[in-house]
Amino acid sequence: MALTNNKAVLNWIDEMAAMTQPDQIVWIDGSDAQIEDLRAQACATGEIEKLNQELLPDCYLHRTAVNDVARVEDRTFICCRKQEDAGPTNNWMDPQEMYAKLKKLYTGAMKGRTMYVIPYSMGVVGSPFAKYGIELTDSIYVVLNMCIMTRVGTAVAEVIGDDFVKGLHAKADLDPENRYIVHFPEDNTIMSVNSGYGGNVLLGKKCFALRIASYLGRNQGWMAEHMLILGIQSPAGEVRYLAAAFPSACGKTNLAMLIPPEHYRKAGWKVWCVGDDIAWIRVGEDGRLWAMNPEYGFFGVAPGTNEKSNPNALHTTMKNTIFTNVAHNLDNNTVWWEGLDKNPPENAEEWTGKKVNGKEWVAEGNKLAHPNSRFTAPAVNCPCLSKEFNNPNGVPVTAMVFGGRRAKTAPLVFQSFDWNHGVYVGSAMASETTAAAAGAVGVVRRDPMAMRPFTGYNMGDYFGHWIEMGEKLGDKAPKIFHVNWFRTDDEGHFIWPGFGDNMRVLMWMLKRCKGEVDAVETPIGYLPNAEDIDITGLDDITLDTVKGLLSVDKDLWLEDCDGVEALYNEIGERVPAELRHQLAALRERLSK
Ligand code: OXD
Ligand code: MN
Repeated sequence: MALTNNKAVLNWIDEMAAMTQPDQIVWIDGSDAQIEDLRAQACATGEIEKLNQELLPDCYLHRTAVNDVARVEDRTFICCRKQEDAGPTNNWMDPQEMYAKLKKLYTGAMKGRTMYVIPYSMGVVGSPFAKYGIELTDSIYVVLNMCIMTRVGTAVAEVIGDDFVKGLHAKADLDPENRYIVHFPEDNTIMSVNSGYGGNVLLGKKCFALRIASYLGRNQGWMAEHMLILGIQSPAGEVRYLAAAFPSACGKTNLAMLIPPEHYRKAGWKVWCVGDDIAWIRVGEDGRLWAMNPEYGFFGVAPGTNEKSNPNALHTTMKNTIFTNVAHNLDNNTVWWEGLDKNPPENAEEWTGKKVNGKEWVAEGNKLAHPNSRFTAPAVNCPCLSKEFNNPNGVPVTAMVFGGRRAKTAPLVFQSFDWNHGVYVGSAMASETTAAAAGAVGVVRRDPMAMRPFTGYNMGDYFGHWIEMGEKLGDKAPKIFHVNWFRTDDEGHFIWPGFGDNMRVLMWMLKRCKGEVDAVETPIGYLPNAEDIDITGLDDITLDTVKGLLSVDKDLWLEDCDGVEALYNEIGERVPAELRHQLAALRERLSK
């Protein structure tokens, strides 16, 4: 039975059902009973497997098709009327042409299947920050994931209006040649076909909360960013919030859930996670920036997660979690991934489902779990979840942080001179490829604000939107910093310990925000005096190590300016003059 009388919703569902021709339509009310029933159905068909219910209550394992294990940027499109509005960093096709192409792929795609109707909310239902969507899908896996990642069901259906985001997903035959993840920002519409992998099919996440929302945010004067949000609580109980953007594989989830070094814990400092991936940010009534996490769960990368690197994430996955493409330990019906511990199970199935034969693993890269294997876990499981997680107003942002993976160029931390210089720093964000990934090592990929694959409109306009937000904020703008946890020594070893010790760097930022510590003015921004980075209890780090981590090689920076210029030239004329001016000023300061 339909959960709403809203004509716009019902007409659209009728239209999509007429095209995809499902045998039946089922509305998702979000109740425990319905979820349990769907889990049982998916177990019966082998779509998911029930794991050891004593060790991992309400946890399940799912395997995607082997050719369907990651987001597909080359098959992701922004279809707006004018190509220049999508800009050169997005794939584009004329909307009418794309609708016609997709219609062929969707026609009859749900024959013999069930279409599930998922009313969902990004953000607390009823809050002024929240936005609503409906995802239609023929995958129970998608339904179960959406119920973890977003707020789903009757309460959403009751408040949904005419401006909901329409999402249609059909697995079809998972044909990679006909896989499309398409956004029509001008129509509030997302269409995904021929994939079953999370990032392509959980339409609330990257598709809505970043690509469509970034477009809406620009038109409506707010921001959708690829940022974690965390709160640092002082012993006196005061909490300050930071929002931070990092490209993939730079430890966003780890930073969002960090455990403070022992001496901070003993003194009463605490860190709270508000979000690990996406922040929706607006100017509040007080004129400051306020951020909220529109999601309801974590879709985290499993490999590398362990008791040491991120105990909070590991504990988050111990109940009500769906694991995708990890290895299956058949001895105790649990899961395993590289980096969980040093004991890969021998009586096990690889992520592909193939039985392990001794130590001979056949999956690509000789990995038992896929490198992009995932856990989908409810945020409420997280031991360090902020009590503001469900605050409809979000949290006030004291500082914004950009970061990348740079072996030599970027220092451990620096502060931008002001908001516009900070926007420049974000636009210049980059990461170097690692040996862990296929292809050349050390190649710099420019990933402005970590939004390159997620901006639903022209990147030059996106930079312009950041500049405009700064104009609105004036002196209430948060301070902007840049960090790099990944400086290496001559043997290629990381110098900075990272993980919980990153708190030491966050503490310097907070002191800067409060005006409690001086800094050195350099051509690239304000750098800490080395003595001001707290290294108490760090055996391998001396004052000289910190000095090294804070060193800036002007030649490398000038080379990096060329990289930024190339990016700006690629984006073209919509790059704001202010950013070109920032680049020129940086070059001049470096050349002096
Ligand atoms: C993610 C990503 O899955 O950024 O969060 O790719
Ligand atoms: Mn992400």
